[in-house]
Amino acid sequence: MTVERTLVLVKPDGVQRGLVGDVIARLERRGLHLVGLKLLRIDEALAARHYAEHVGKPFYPGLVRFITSAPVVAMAWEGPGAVALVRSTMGTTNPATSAPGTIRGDLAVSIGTNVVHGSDSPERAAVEIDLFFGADELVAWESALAEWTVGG
Ligand code: D4T
Repeated sequence: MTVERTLVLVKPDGVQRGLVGDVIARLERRGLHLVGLKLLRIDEALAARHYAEHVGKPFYPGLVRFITSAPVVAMAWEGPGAVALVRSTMGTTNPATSAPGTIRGDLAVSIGTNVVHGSDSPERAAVEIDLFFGADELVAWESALAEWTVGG
């Protein structure tokens, strides 16, 4: 399995509800390792770049209002197949149909406040990590647990 990096956001609802630690713990326990982490307030320009594919959709104005309404925690996570692994740990976009045991299935009820974001492809992950992190803010390191998580 190819080692990938992916962008995860704990959205404003997750930060306001004190769920940052829970999200990080779930991804750490899954076996991914953290290579970038910051707290920031997304402004309208960054929201427009991050959600470019949704510009013009009916839910877009509310989405921008929401994502700019409080700080987010942005993270870059690394591991074999990290993009799909994070998506499966998050659960489906609409928490109403997210499986129990996933982040959204356990912690969210509404699509407009679904706690987390994760990149949906390796290509998007590269673009999104670039949006949120400078190269000097990403730290490559070897996990001492790799032998026991990814198999060495
Ligand atoms: P993000 O990008 O937040 O990880 O969500 P997903 O990748 O799982 O889903 P998405 O891009 O389709 O949606 C982005 C964001 O918009 C909100 N949304 C979405 C909404 O409020 N109403 C809607 O009808 C849809 C489709 C939720 C996530």
